[in-house]
Amino acid sequence: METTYIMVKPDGVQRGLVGEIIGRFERKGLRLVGLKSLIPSEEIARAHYEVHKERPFFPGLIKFITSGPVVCMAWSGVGAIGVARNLIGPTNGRDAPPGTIRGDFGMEIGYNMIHGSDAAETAEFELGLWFPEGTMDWLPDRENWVYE
Ligand code: IDP
Ligand code: MG
Repeated sequence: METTYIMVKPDGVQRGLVGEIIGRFERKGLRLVGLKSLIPSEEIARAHYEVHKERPFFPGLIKFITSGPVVCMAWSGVGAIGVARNLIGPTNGRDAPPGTIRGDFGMEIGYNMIHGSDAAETAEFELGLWFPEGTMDWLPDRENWVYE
């Protein structure tokens, strides 16, 4: 079992895509173990995107991510990090295949609606950053029909 950090970014919230995005994760069979909405502080945004701090797009990215509400989520499942990245699709919506979230709804690399952890170490770091209070430990009954 893995847990991954997923976040609907301000463009996804502004466009009213929160329900659509959550529905895709639910229908896939992932388990929701954390959910909240907030307007990120500059401090948390900078920490989250620390690896990109030298990139030319960094200042714009921080301005964008702190511009309004995001939806912070933790989703669990077998291989959840990779499963979520596959649901999300490549960074630029113009290159992302149909059927992925970015492929179905995105036209810009900067407005790609959703974040998903890219590896076990980043998931651990991001979950600790956005969910310092921890996540829920529970098993939905339906899980007996998701995994054999
Ligand atoms: P990812 O979200 O698919 O993991 P990363 O390369 O880790 O993509 O970049 C993090 C985020 O930074 C992207 O999701 C996007 O919002 C933003 N970003 C990346 N490259 C660019 C760019 O060239 N212009 C503007 N924003 C960018
Ligand atoms: Mg990334």
